[in-house]
Amino acid sequence: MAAPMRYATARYAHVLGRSFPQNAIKLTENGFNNARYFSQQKFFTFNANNRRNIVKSLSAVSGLICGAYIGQRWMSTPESGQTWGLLSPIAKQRGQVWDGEKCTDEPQLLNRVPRALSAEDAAKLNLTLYQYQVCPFCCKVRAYLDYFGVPYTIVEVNPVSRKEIKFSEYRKVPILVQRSPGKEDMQLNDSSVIISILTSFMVTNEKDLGRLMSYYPKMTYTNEKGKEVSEFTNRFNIMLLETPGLSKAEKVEMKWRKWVDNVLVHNLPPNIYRSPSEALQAFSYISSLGNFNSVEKVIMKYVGAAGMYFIAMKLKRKYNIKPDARESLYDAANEWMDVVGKKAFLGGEKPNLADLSVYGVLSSIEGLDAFHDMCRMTKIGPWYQRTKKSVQSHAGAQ
Ligand SMILES: N[C@@H](CCC(=O)N[C@@H](CS)C(=O)NCC(=O)O)C(=O)O
Repeated sequence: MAAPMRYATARYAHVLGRSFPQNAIKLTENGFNNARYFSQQKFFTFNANNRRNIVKSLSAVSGLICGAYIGQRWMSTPESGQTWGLLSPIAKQRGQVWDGEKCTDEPQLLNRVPRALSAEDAAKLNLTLYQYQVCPFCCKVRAYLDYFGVPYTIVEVNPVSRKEIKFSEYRKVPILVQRSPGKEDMQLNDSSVIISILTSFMVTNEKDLGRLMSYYPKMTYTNEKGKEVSEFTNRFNIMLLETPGLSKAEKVEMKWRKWVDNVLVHNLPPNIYRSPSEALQAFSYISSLGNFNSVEKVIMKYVGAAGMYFIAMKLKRKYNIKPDARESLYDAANEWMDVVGKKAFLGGEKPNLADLSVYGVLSSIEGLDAFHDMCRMTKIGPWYQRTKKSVQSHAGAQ
């Protein structure tokens, strides 16, 4: 009995996860955990000794059902823009209930819904990017915008005064602002959220960035060290709305986008500030491209380099970077090339969002020793140049 139960529950959880693209990761993870836990219980052989297990199992299942119910109700409100679903009254009215055929398990295609921006949509966007020229997260957003040919204006933020972003409560860059006449400015924060929102904009009929933003709510919580941290929910999810479910290629793309933010990017500071001379090289590069006045330029170069040299040592411990940080950078480059394999890009013939993200982050160190060493010691160079060419030629534009 356990096997069919396990199958049925896992299947149910899977269907639930796929039915709510906005919460697919959380729901599927929770669903699977609950299902796994549930199936491990000897549900049909219970006796007085395992009463506690039964209570746990039942609470796991009820949690799953409650979560599904609440999620479903939330997803099917008109405000959420979701018009289909297992229980949705709106969906039933329109005959748009979940269709097993449409949500095949592992469609291989990445672009079930083509990702491209029409000239008309591009013109509507009117975007301004608040950035630091060599910030890896900003470079990632620029790679994305350039590849898809999205027009935008750049405002280089002064990292000392940050006066250009005083309008925002969010204290980091990149910030992407949409300005529309007669409307309040729309502000998008976080590089991965920006990329997910703009991709959702391309693949759905939802052309209101404000509504798309509502799918990425900011959660603030206290972490295990007692520190208050904020995180954007669904950062890596593309809202497919009418086309639920994730193809295998989309899952792979999402996994490697996460890897860029959680692994690759942590290799940069310990590498570019590896020694005092490399820290000075990095800071002359940063100060030559950044928005500094001439006094700040000199101070930044020396004070910044010294400060970052020590901060990078701390980050090295925090993110388990190898004693020689180059080794970890080469490992990351090799790991990436292993997954790209013999294909031109991870996305196949065209770069996908993970290709653009890896390229964007690495482009932030292009002028530095760490980058040249990485190209010399690994096979990443040709892939990097291919992606650069695609980005610079706006190959993803319609
Ligand atoms: N998760 C954010 C990270 C952004 C971030 O940390 N940006 C840095 C610059 S590289 C920043 O603005 N730090 C605050 C500061 O410099 O004042 C993203 O992906 O956009």
